[in-house]
Amino acid sequence: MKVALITGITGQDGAYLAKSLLEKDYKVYGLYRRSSSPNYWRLLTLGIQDKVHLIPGDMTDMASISNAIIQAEPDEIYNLAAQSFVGTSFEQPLVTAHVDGLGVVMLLESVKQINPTIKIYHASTSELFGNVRTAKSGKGCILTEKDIFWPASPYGASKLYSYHQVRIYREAYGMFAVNGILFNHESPLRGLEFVTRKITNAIARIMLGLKEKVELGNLEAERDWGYAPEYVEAMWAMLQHEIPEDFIIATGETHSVQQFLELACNHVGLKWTDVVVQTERFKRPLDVPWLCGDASRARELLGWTAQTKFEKLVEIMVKEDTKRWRDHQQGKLFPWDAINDPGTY
Ligand code: NDP
Ligand code: GDR
Repeated sequence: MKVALITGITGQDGAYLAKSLLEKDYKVYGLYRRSSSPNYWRLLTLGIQDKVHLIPGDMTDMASISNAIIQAEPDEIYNLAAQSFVGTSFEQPLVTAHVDGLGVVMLLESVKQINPTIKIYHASTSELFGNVRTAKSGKGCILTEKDIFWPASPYGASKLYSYHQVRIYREAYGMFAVNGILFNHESPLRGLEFVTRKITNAIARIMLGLKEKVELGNLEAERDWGYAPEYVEAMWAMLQHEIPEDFIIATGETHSVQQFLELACNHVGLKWTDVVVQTERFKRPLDVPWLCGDASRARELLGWTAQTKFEKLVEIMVKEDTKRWRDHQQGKLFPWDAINDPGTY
């Protein structure tokens, strides 16, 4: 039986990946951080909370990272833990650098010292590209693994640092360490602060008379949005590939925030112009205007392609949020515990 250790197991990708690896007969360990309010709703939703082995730790504490590796004795590590919200990285640049940058070196160094044959997947990101399209010929230039990086946030810069560290440990020490350059991927397990889930959650509530408007920032931003359960399969495939290589994972389509909102509204019979309020509060000091990825190498070498495209993704998310709020209105509890939703999203 193969053993995997997932950092960030309580997050969107960590939960889906844990489920997928359990289905592949892995023994799954997860590093989780202690908090005053436990955050297991995703593991509970997927029905796997009692099937994974949780080890307390923090990506800013090398002792706890090493302890988790010694305890789990993994064949594969999936490093998904991160301060993953780009907006927060402008408010907390140092925490972001610590967790998303230095924390990754702590992990790489721990593996090097304890057992350098452990394979490592690192969650890199399309945010590395940032505003690179201005250096290319404009929209329509789909980004490949060969394009230059020009991050536009403290999050992107921290992830660029860890991207290079992963490459350096691979080249210097022959470790099997790879970067998955994943473009945005969403699902009903997405955090409420990210724009897709913020929209589908709000639209469900507006439709049910629980809310009036949704406040959004930059509606023109365009993203390549895929479906998260498919993206965790690509992570696994990268570690099964013979050679440690970095891959872009994306759908190859791009759509604006406004298009996402319009489509979500259409699903429940609302008019998007009636529900949105544009506000400075949700605009960033610097934003990435456009991202679209070319996952051809992943298709050719890993046999991976995105199956769920934009329209279907929006439908899945709207349906699930609508169902949760309907259930909530009828007094049924969902692990995500709608009662505690601060309502600010
Ligand atoms: P989430 O924000 O849903 O999950 C992040 C996870 O990291 C949570 O489990 C969180 O724990 C954990 N975490 C945060 N800080 C620490 C810390 N200091 N020590 C230990 N654990 C910590 O992110 P996603 O699942 O969406 O993303 C997974 C990874 O992929 C991230 O690295 C992200 O940056 C990257 N990524 C995501 C993309 C996407 O579109 N989803 C695209 C490209 C890259 P807690 O539950 O306690 O908060
Ligand atoms: P992103 O995702 O920054 O791409 O990072 P997010 O959903 O936060 O923003 C996407 C775009 O939407 C614009 N936007 C808003 N965003 C939020 N969150 N809230 C709003 O109200 C709003 N209005 C407009 C943003 O300005 C942005 O342009 C995600 C994360 O998962 C990262 O961890 C990951 O690395 C990248 O995707 C790829």
